[in-house]
Formats: sequence, structure tokens, C-alpha cells
Amino acid sequence: METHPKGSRARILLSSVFGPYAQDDEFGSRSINPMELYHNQVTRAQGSFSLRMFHRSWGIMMIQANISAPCSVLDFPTRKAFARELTKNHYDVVGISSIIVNVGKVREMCRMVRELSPGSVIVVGGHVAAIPGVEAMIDADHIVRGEGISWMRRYLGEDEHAPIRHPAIVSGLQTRIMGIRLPNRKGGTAATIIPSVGCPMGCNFCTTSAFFGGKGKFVNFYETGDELFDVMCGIEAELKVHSFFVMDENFLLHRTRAMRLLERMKEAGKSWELSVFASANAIRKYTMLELVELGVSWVWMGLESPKSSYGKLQGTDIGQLTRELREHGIRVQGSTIIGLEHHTPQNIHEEIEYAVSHGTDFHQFMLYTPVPGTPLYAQMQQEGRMLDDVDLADIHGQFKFNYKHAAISRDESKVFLDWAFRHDFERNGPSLFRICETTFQGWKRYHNDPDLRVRRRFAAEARKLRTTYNAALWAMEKRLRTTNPTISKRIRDLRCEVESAFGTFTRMVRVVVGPVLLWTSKREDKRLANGVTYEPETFVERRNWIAKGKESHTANVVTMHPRHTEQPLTNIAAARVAVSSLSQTTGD
Ligand code: B12
Ligand code: SF4
Repeated sequence: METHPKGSRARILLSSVFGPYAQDDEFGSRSINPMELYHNQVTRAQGSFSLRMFHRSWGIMMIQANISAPCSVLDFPTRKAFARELTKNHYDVVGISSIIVNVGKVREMCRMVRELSPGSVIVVGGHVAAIPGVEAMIDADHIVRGEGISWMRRYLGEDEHAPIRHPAIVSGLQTRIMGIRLPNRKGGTAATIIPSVGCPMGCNFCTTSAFFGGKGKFVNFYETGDELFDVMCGIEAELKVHSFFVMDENFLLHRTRAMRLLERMKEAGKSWELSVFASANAIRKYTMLELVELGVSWVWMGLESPKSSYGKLQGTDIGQLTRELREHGIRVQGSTIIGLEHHTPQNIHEEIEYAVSHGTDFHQFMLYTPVPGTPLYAQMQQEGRMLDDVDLADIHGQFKFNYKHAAISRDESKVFLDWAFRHDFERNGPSLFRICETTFQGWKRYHNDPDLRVRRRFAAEARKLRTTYNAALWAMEKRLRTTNPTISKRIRDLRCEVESAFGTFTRMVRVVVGPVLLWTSKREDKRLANGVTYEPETFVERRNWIAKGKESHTANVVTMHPRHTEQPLTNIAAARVAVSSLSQTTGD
């Protein structure tokens, strides 16, 4: 493979695509496709109760941490900030990271590099590279498919097999719920840990599996539980966290690694909380006790209909599994696909009803979407079912079908998808209420557990319930009293149980904080109705950096540029501090 002539002395810029994101524009931003996880695809119908937060671009952070060349990461820039960075610093290589929907931004960024930094080599990586014929759509010198750390190391003439250094990544940023922006307190948010990329299950629609090799393949950054444990200890010390968002498509599938991690946690007395992605059959390889001891407190799991052809659920009663997990204090984020082959306008409501009846804490709904690079896409193309006139910026699973479904039209697909979100909210209430339910169930079962590690973890989770969560329950109960009396009553019942378990202090916090949350959540709903949206701040991080004309070496420098003009909520500072623990509980 061709290497860069300057090798590790080359100056590298790694950038994510530019914002603002939550708006409609000619570069492919879409107001229904904000740069948010929950509000984009999970809690978007929950108004002010929707969980709002951002996640950094971990792929380029991982690459930066694993090369010895001077390297800047520019995350969530505006076009202006990207242009400024290109002209202020000379870069030998400009790397752009993107997924498919943002290909229009990559095109524009390549154009800008050619104009403003004509000597730079342009490297484009991430899922955008899976688009067939992407070479003709963008003006890049290298388009990298699959794992990027090893590619960049090879390109710079470095050892591609060197151990992977994991950067300390704060998982969720600028968290906001019920109209309150939570402070970015050190240790207040989970850390993201990335043990591997890809998934060997190879479901035919799955882009992450396909991108890293497909069925039977994946790339492990950390093979063993010992390696993972050491990385987690390092990050625990650096970020002062006890909670980890484990970004591995199917973490529990690798049982030997997970069980060794548990052994090490037990030896060291670690009461860590883990949020994981796992398929139902992988979860079933563990007893509930093993999951609880491992600290699994949040699971993201596919809930496909039993009539679908995907093997992840085979032999598993998914309703029973969800109930059991929640009874053991494990929050469940269900994921349901709308528009599977067997769905029709006649059975889709029943299918959604079935999914919603699981009563998971969170529920993601996504359209069945053949995405370039996947076996499903190849199949649909062969069958002549792909729609040619759909803009790539609209293929994000939250708008309309990009293919001809046997029974459901493109317009109907959006109607059914939107109904699924609304129905889940009406039937099960705010996710914040549901996680309180699960937390309380876990506490009731484990607060006297003989294992100190387990007791400690559930005590920590209950601290939030004793204070702010209970106040939030009161505010939700009031807000839903007329619009959804059934849910309001369920919230009230839970609150009364919580208050009788935890006593006077909990009631006092509710009396003080509850009305504040009631007011802020009403105000937030008004703001949302007026079209307020949220954007992530811009980050610039430099590593192995020698500023132009200076001799001194700067190791790691982080700068943040607040983007939007939101007023600090100083009048409600007390409530902000009080609810700041939320981001830990949601695993992000
Ligand atoms: C975190 C995340 C987000 C964050 C965004 C973070 C960010 N700053 O961009 C949030 C939650 C906001 C988000 C939103 C969306 N996401 Co998202 N997201 C993820 C998730 C869960 C993790 C990404 C990650 O960090 N992985 C770990 C890192 C190490 O892997 P990586 O990013 O792929 O990077 C590696 C390589 O790709 C490569 N690489 C990456 N960049 C570069 C750059 C260069 C120069 C080089 C050489 C190599 C390289 O090297 C890296 C190391 O090996 C993935 C699923 C997954 N498991 O990857 C989905 C995923 C990337 N998202 C996806 C989608 C579709 C979306 C949304 C459209 C939401 C939706 N409706 O589904 C929106 C788009 C928002 C927007 N306006 O752009 C798809 C992309 C599909 C595709 N083929 O394009 C994925 C794969 C999920 C899926 N299976 O459908 N997402
Ligand atoms: S189990 Fe999940 S992550 Fe793995 S291939 Fe299937 S959909 Fe993708």
C-alpha cells in the first residue's frame, strides 16, 4: 500500500462532517435527523420528557489516539470552523469521517480542502465509503472501507499491529431533559469503551456487520477480559467514572471475555455499571445473577417480531426476557423494525402493539432500510426494488422507505413509523418514568444482597431515585393528569411506593424540586413547539502537536466552542445539579 512520504511527521486533520444538523439544507442536513441518539430515533415523540444528548465521533478519536503523527480532531465543526482550521494550520492529510446520509457534506468538504489547502491529501473513511461508486461522487484521494486505525497506521508507516490505546471518552454530552441542561460534571457521565467493531451475526440489513466484514467477521480491539479490565481501570481513574457505555454491537456474544472481565471485577471489588448492546440469544447465555454481578444495568436489544426470519430471537420468549431483565433492575432499550417483509397495512398495528406491549424502558423504531453495502441492498437491487430517486440524505430510517415494499407504500411507511413512537409513549409513558420503575425493582430485589459490589451499585442507583427522580415523577404525574390519566396514575402509584420506602427526605426533595421541574418542562414544551432545536458544540483536540513556529510539544489540548445561544438556566441551578445524575443511568 502507498504510504505518505512524510510518514509519522505528516500533520493530520481528522474531522467529522459540518453542522448545523437539525435543519433542512442543500448539503443533506435534515430537521428530522438531528445529531442526537435518543431524540432522533428513540424518544422523539416524548416532548420535553425526551432525552436530549450528543455523542462525540469516536472513530476519529480512536484513530487520533493510535497514531504518533501530530494530529487534530475537529468534531462537529461549522463550515466556517472547518475553513478556518484548514487555513490556520497546514495539514498534509485531511481525513473526513462520515456515514452515508452525510455524503453531500463530504463532497463539499473535499471541495473546500482542494480550494483552501490544495497540498493536502484527502482521506475519507467511515460508513460513507460503502456507497457503490462513491469515488465519482466525491473528490478524495483515498476512500477507506472498514477499520481505520490499522489503515492510518499503515499509511503513515507505523506498526498496524501495535496494541490499541483507548482514549478517555465521555459518553454523553450536553444532556438535557424536562427543560434542564445538566452540567458537564467530571465523573457525572458514563465513559464510552469500544472493545470491537462489527458483528459476526451478519443480519442481512445490518450495516455495521457488513462494513467490518459481514457474517462471521468482526475486529476485536481487546481480545480478552484482562485487556478490557485494564483499559477500564485506566479510564475509571482518568475520568472518575464507575459507569461504562460499552460500544460493541453484541458485547455479550463474547462470553469468555465477559466472564473473565467479571472475575477481574470481583477480585478488585469493582461495582461498575455497564450499558451494553446484545442480541436476545446472547443474553440468554447468562443467568440473571451473572448479568447483575457483571454490572449490566442497561441492554439495547432487538425485539423483532416472532414472525420475522431473523435468528436472534429463536427459542427466546422475548416478553418473558424483557420482564425478567427489568425485574432485576436492568433497563431495556428495545429496537423494532417497521416494514419487515411480512408487514402489511392490515397487520402492522398489531405488530407495533406487540412490540410496545413489552413495556421496555426505551424503544427505538426504525424503518426496514436496505443500505448500500449490505446483503439486503444487493438483494433488493437484484430484484429491481430499490427506488432510484431517493436522496441519500433521506436514507436514515426515520423518514420513508427507499425501496418498494410488497404491501406498504412509501408514504404509509412514515405514517406507521410515527404512529409507533406515539403509541409507545401513550401506552407506556415517558421513558424517564419507566427507568424509575426498573431502578426501583432492582433496588427492592438487591439492596440487601450479600455481595457488597452488587449492594453498592444498587444503592448508588437508588440515590437518584430517593432525590430527583422522585421529584421528576411528581412533575410527570401532574403534567399527564389530563392528557393521559392512566399513565399519570401509574406514575403516582410508583411515587407513593418510592416515598414510603425512602421516607421524609425524599418527600422534601420532591416538594422543593418537583415544582421547578414542572415549570421547566412546560417551558420546554413551548420552546419545542416554537421550533427550538439543539446542536452539539464544536471540539478541537490536538495530540502530538507542535504549534507552527514553536519548539514546544503540546500533548493533548482540548478546546470547545459553544455553538448555540441558549441562555444558562441560572435561576434553576439547584435543580440542574439535582438531576445531573440522569446521564449515568441512561448509560450515556
Ligand atoms: C455513536 C453513533 C451515532 C451518534 C453520532 C456520533 C457522531 N458524532 O457522528 C448519533 C447517536 C448522533 C448517531 C446518529 C445517527 N446515526 Co449513528 N451510530 C453511532 C454508532 C452507534 C457508533 C459509531 C461509532 O463510534 N462506532 C465505533 C467506531 C470506532 O467505529 P466507526 O465510527 O465505524 O469508525 C471506524 C471506521 O468506520 C473507520 N473510520 C471512521 N471514520 C474514519 C475516518 C477516516 C479518515 C478513516 C481513514 C477511517 C474512518 O475507522 C474507525 C475505527 O475502525 C454506530 C453503530 C456502530 N456500532 O458503529 C451508528 C451508525 C454509524 N449510525 C448510523 C445512522 C444511520 C445514524 C443516523 C442516521 C440515525 C438513524 N436514524 O439511524 C443518525 C445520523 C445523524 C446525523 N445527522 O448525521 C448508521 C450508519 C449507516 C450507514 N451505513 O451510513 C450506523 C452504522 C448504525 C446502524 N447500524 O445503522 N449515530
Ligand atoms: S445481531 Fe445486531 S449487530 Fe449483529 S448483525 Fe444482527 S443486527 Fe447487526
